[in-house]
Amino acid sequence: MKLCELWMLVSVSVPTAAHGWVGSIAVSGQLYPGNGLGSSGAPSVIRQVTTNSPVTSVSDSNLACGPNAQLAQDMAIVSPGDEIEIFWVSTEGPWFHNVGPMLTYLANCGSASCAQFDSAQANWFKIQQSGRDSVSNAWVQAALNSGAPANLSLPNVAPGNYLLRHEIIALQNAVYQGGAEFYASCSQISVSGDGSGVPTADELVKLPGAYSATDPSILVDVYTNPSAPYMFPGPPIAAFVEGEPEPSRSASPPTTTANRGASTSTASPIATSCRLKRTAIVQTSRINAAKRWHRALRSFSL
Ligand SMILES: *[C@@H]1O[C@H](CO)[C@@H](O)[C@H](O)[C@H]1NC(C)=O
Ligand SMILES: [Cu+2]
Repeated sequence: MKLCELWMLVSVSVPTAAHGWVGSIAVSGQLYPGNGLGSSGAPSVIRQVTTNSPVTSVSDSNLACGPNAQLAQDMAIVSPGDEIEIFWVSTEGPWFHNVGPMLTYLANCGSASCAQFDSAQANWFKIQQSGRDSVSNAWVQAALNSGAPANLSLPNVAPGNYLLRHEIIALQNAVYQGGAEFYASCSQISVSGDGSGVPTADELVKLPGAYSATDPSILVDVYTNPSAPYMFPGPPIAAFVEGEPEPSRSASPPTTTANRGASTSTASPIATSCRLKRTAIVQTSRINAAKRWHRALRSFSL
């Protein structure tokens, strides 16, 4: 039995039902706890979702803030330059998916607090996105597996009330249309300070609306050619946001070889054999069966 077959058999028995949600956020070290999954009880800044399941349709209204996200009562006070940490959790503890990008959007709620703001009315602009680490080539998302938060710095955005939307897209099954998993979480923030940044009209998008099921960022095989540049979905990062690299449409693959031996498909006979095997599975099995195999392979890095 080849090593990869052994891997597959071992992996297949791992339960895969649970996913995740945002348990809390922090702004410059101040913690803003969320309610438990499905609860909107205590005042919070986080619009808590009612299930940890992913959204899998790009036209699902839950793409905006996650499944049945509840209005929240509070606003977190944030100034441009503040560090924001987003703590994703799962039933098992830390977030466990490790393949796919993370993106952050803002939408202005208007002059009133965001507490009653309907996310369906939101005009979103992108302020941040991360794909693969340029040195290790691992997806930045994988850093969440240790319990670390996702990090961003609030850009020089004009004062006002905003929904902050953080999104993880899990791509382990994305080789099939409808296989990408979207996890979104909205927090309500009140931006103070003297920022002046505003998005242009053509940088504003609707969610759902901005993504297509066949986007090359959403219907994508991220395993066969791991060093292919990842094309992020949605609009480019708003031009006023400083210090952010442009989307990786123009980025070149990492040049370092550190840490990449195991993830380069031509590097080892085992990897090559697994790749061929996966290709065979994809071509000869019914879609559902193949989906199960791919799910089993989600932590198998190739
Ligand atoms: C966020 O920052 C912390 C502290 O620097 C770091 O340990 C963690 O890996 C970062 N998270 C991500 C997703 O890179
Ligand atoms: Cu999942």
